[in-house]
Amino acid sequence: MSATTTTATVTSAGHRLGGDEYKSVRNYRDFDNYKFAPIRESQVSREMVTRYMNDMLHYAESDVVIVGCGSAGLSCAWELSKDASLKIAIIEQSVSPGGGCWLGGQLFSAMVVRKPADKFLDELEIPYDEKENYVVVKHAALFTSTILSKLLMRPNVKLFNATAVEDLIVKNGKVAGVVTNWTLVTLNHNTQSCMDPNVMEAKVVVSGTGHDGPMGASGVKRLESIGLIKENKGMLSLDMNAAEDDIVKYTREVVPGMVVTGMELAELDGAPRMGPTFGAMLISGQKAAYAARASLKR
Ligand code: AHZ
Repeated sequence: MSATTTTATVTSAGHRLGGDEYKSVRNYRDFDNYKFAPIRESQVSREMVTRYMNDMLHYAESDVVIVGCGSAGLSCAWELSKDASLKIAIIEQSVSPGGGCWLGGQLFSAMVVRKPADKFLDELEIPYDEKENYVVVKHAALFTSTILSKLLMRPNVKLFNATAVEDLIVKNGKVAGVVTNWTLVTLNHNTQSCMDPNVMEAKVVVSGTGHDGPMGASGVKRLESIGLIKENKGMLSLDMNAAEDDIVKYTREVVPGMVVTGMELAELDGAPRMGPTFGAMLISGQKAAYAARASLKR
């Protein structure tokens, strides 16, 4: 668990310890005498605040801002993050990233992914049960936790959770960023006199906010209300087979500077509801990353 240096001990997690602390690490199973290294409360505060504020400074101008951290947004971020030169910010209104992919459907655990989208799971080394035309991950949370942990370890990705996108920045007909606020503030605008938002510039915005709901489809709804698209056709009733192919087909840069991915597209293009199969979300996310990269090159 630990290696001794001349002045201190470095644990496997890279923490330098000395004296009594070293003893407690060496005897880490001696829980009754377990002793943490001392810390000042202000140190904790400074570590959190400076890192967050530095991230806000760094990502104030991002290459790509992804709105919504559901299965489509996550898959898009994963694909984009392979290019280490890109600065990718993910904005998720919920405290817990993942959207609908913590469960397979209703309250059931297993996640069904139709072939050939199983290749995406292979890339992430997520195990599954193999069936003829589809695969089954034993718990959707296994997908979500694996992709999240691998993604968040990448140095060019920052997740801002508990943060809502309230609006878009648009310049000369091109989407150029997002307007954000703490979600708790967004939900309380009607109870407070004025709480202005923050802004983040982006070369490309990817909107993956899901189908209509309390916050869903917010990207395309805003495009409609400012006249950048004519209308949202509205999601049709469920047809699993048609829906998955449609969502991948419709994934694109909808207006200059804004790519749409996942079930938000069903509201825009009038595609059928998907139901509990996730392959299209993974591949739509991947395709959205390609569309974002193409937009960045223009
Ligand atoms: O919290 C939302 C969720 O995590 C987040 N979100 C929505 N509006 C936002 C906003 N600012 C920040 N204004 C926002 N975050 O977006 C995420 C959307 O994830 P999702 O899982 O709802 O959508 P998805 O398109 O990634 O996956 C859809 C999965 C579904 S729904 C469905 C059905 O109903 O039939 N079938 C499938 C496979």
